This record gives sequence, structure tokens and C-alpha cells, in this order.
Amino acid sequence: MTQLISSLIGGRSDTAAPAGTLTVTNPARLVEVVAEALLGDADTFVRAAISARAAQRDWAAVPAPVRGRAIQQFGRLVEDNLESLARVITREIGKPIRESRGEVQEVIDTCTFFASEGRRLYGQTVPSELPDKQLFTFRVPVGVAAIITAGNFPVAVPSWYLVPALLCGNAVVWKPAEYAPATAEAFAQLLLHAGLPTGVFQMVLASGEETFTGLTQAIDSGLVDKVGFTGSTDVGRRIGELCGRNLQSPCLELGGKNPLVIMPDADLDLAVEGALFSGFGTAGQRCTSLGTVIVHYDVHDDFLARFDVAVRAATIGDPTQDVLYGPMINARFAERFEGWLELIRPHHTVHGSTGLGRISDANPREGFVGDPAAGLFVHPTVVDGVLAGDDLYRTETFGPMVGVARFGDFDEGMTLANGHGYGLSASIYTRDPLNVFRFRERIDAGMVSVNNSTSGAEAHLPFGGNGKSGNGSRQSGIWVLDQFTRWQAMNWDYSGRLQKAQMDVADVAADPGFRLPG
Ligand code: UN1
Repeated sequence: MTQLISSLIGGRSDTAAPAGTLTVTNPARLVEVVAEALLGDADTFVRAAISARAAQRDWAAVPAPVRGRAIQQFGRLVEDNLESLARVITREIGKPIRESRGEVQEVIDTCTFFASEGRRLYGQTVPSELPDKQLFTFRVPVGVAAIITAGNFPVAVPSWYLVPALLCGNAVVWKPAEYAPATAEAFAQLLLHAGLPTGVFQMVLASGEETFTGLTQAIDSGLVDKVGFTGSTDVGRRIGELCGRNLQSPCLELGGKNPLVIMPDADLDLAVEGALFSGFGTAGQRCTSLGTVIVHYDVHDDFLARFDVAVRAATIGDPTQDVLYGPMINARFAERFEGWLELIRPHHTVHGSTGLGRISDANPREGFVGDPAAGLFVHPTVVDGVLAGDDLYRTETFGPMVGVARFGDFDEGMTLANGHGYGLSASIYTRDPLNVFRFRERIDAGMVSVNNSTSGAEAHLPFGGNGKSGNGSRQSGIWVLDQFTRWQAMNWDYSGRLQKAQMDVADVAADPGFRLPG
């Protein structure tokens, strides 16, 4: 029997499906139905926000260390269910099982970090310019947070938002990718069983457009105080406009066209390994996936020859096996990616593949693991000869396609590494520290890798980008606390008289009992 999955509002399933249902199939075996999502609409979203609003104050009044215990419990439950959760992810979005396990581990790591943050959430004591007066800072929760996430990281990325948001005393409405409902349901049930009070967490299954309409109503009527969004730059812009007119700043984690620069002194085999995982891991469906290799003229041909061998030898196919990548997440992702193949121009040369586009019996790939016709598998594609003027140079293709461009001097390399307008992740392969620090200083990206993949950030460093990749907000570690709390400043005057800041400071200095140093 097909699993029916619905929104969860105020701790209860919302089984009405005002926007119909969505049947989700295993992208590696399209005949296999995974689940059926009962889709909510804009009104569902608004009701969820009302429920969150009603629960938020009481949750904020729970001592932070106690909120931390709920996060700790959630982490334990996820750990106990690591394998089954990983299998659901692999079955629903086709992520290779080792990567799915790593993704679940990222949730556990995030919980580990924030469980003890409940015993910190430090504020400061600050000296006053006046005697008998003390200044303090406190972190206060923002209120109700709406978190909207994509399906390529269906549990890790949601945890980056939900865990700190809850720990900080916010109530949340989570809109997961509606095309990954089984994973969302498993994640939501583990969270609810961690002991959150009713109404502190809701999940809404809805399309992007219904969500946007509901979010607009909720923000405009004061029901939502903060938005966290991971997804496309275009949608991020719309959310940014909506929040901006309500004087809110969202946490936006958008696309990338992440460069990997190879200097002439690089360890080329290491660079090939890094480019292979950056470009083709998760079938290129990460915001941190490699967009363009920017390689020095002197090593271009050598790099490309080695990369070509590695891409041809890579195992692709059944994601329950040990493969570099499995299928595209779903038909929408596969079709959009195939559309981007049109960006390949006559001046480009295509490498690394025996075919372009969908892998099938008619367009086979040697060494394919399993049956390509059963799922949404596409060939890996390396496109050489990319120039700064090409659409391919500035378009995020969100699939297994890597561009290759060349450069002569360092300045030219930097211009290519920044010129696409995104600024999420960037990598350099070199043995020279001078190159490393010059690159770090001049790259516009929020995250820099040295002799490492553009993808695969650890769960406790600031994650986020600039330019078309985001509005400068950062997730993870202590940095995300600034997204889900606001600073409150307090001053306490115990002098027994009205001391005026700035104005009375001169009197203090003139007091005969007071000596300025020097
Ligand atoms: C994303 O694709 O939205 O750094 C996030 C990485 C992963 C997260 C990617 N840990 O590649």
C-alpha cells in the first residue's frame, strides 16, 4: 500500500489535500512508488503559521539548556535511525547510500553542536561610560521562522535551520521539498518525538507557488518573523523582496557556479580527484557542485587527459551500490538538466563520456551499474573551451556537467573565478601558500577550499555565499545564531540619580576624586 503523507500542524496530520496529491517514485526505479503527498495550499501554510505563533512564547520561556535537551534527544533518535533514514533518502531522491549516510551524520553533528549551545547562548557584560551603571547584551528569539528547503539535501540542510531556530526559542513552519515527502515525514516524526511541545514545529507539504502565496499572507499579516530559504536564485530574489518590504532580512542559501582553479604547480592527480567529486558527486545536484575548472595553460592538456580517464572510469548507476552518482532527483531535475545541454556551443569540445544526456540502451555507458532504462540517469559531461562570454560560464546547470576554461596569469584566473556573479564556494589547487592567500583574499566566495573539493563543507563552519548565491547570511556553527536571535541591549543604573550618557561623562572626568590616566 502506498504511504500517504500529509502536512503536520499543531502536532496533528492535516489530511485534507486542497491542492491535490503528488505521487513520488524512486528515481532509480521509476516503476516503484515511494509515497503519495497530500498537498496543502496557501491557507494550509497560514494555518501552520498561526499554530506556530500560538506556541512560540511558551517555548521561548523554556530555559535554553532544556530546549537543548530536546535537540540532544532529536540527535539521539536520528542516530538510532541513521540507516533507515539514509535508505529512505536513497530510495526517494536517488542519492548514493554512502552519501545518504553522510547526510544523516550531518544532522547528528548539527544536533551535537547545538545541544550544548543551549548551555551557552552567551550574552555579554559591557562596561558603561558612567559609574554605578552596567551594560548587558542578551540574545532573544526572533519569533516564528518559516523554513523552506530543497530536496537535494532533504535532511541535512533542514537541520541547519530547524535545529538552531528551535534551540534559540523560535517556533517553526517547515516547508520541505514536496517531492521528497517520505524523507520529510521521517525527519518530522523524529523531531516531534524528541519532546517538542505541540505547535512548536509544523510541516507543510505544498508546491512552491502555494507556499509563496501563503508565505506572503503570513508575513504581510505579521505571522512570520524570519524566513530561511535554500533554493534557486530567482526564488531567493522574490523572497528577499517580500521580506524587505516587511523590514525583514531572510537567511538565503542560493545557487552557485563554483570554480576550481588549478595552478601550474598543483598536484594534478589530486586535482582530478577533487574535480571528479566536486563535479559529479550527487550527480552535480549540490549548490556547492563544481561549475567550471579554471586551469592554467601549462597544465590544461595534462589535466584534461587525466580527468577524461577518471570520468570514463567512474561508476554510475544504482544508488544502493558503491557508485559515484545515481539518478537525477526526479523528472523535473532530469529534464531541466537535459535542457542545459543546449548551452554547449560549436567551439566547445565534449569529453569524458560516450554519450550526452540520458543513459539508455540506445545511448549506453560502459560499466553502468544496474539498468539505465529503469531510472533517470544521465551521462557525465565535461565541456572544454568555456569562455567568459558563454552562457555555460554563468549558468548553474545543477547536474553532472563540468566546464573547463583556461587562463594564463593569476589575474586572468581570478577574473574567471569571480566573473559569473555567484559567490558560494571556490577551490584552488596549488602547493604555493602565496597563491592560496592571494586567492582567499580576492575570491568573492563565502567558502574557500585549498586542495579540496568545492563541496562537502563541515557542519560547524559558516556556510553561505555572496552575490547571486545569497544575501550574505550564514548558516551553521555559532554564526547562524545571528539569524535566529536578535541582540537586546540592557543598561542598569544603580547610582540612584539620572546619569545622562555622553553628557554627564565630562562631569565624571572633572570630579576631583577621579584622575584620567596620563
Ligand atoms: C546544498 O547543496 O544546498 O557542502 C548544500 C556541501 C554539503 C551541503 C550542500 N555539506 O556540499
